[in-house]
Amino acid sequence: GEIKLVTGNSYKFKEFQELSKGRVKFVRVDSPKLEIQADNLEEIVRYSAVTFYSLFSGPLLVEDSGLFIKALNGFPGPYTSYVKRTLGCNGILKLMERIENREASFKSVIAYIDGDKLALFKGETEGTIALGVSGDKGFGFDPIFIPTGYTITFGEMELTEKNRISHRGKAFQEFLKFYESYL
Ligand code: ITT
Ligand code: NA
Repeated sequence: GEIKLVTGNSYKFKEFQELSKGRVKFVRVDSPKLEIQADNLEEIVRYSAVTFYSLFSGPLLVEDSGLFIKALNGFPGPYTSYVKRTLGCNGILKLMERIENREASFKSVIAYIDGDKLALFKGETEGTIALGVSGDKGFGFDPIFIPTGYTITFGEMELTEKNRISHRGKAFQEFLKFYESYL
């Protein structure tokens, strides 16, 4: 059957579609998440899943992700979407100006919900905050994130390449293992 993927972010949906390679049929429900004030992605995504399930019924999938910068004690973390809108890539570069440790990671938590089950799946990709903005592929903070082992940003990568190593890609593979044995 098909799974409703609720997101206000069309890039996110595109990534999931490419990841699914036809093994899961996603139908997009374009609705922005109500971002609750919580200090972890799990709590936010769980709340979103339950709320959206009551609105749209299931089976349904929702994802919450964020950029966690080590030297900033994990900021912007669960507030990444808001910080992207307010500070943007250049705002983060400005905050990092005199900071030597540029380590950061992207985290993703997927929630799957149907009439029987609510399950969470996580993925994380480590890297560093670039010194400047590069690349116009992808979305969000892609142009300033260099994954470990690479010399280019997510913003310079093709979608398939990013999906192979991204936080979202990893969370999706965990979900897929569950889903294929669950069916
Ligand atoms: P939803 O409607 O699905 O919530 P969103 O874009 O608001 O869409 P999140 O709440 O999960 O998504 O916010 C995460 C933010 O973190 C997102 O807006 C980006 O700025 C950033 N982000 C998450 N994953 C990213 C990725 O793969 N590449 C670049 N930035 C990413
Ligand atoms: Na959001």
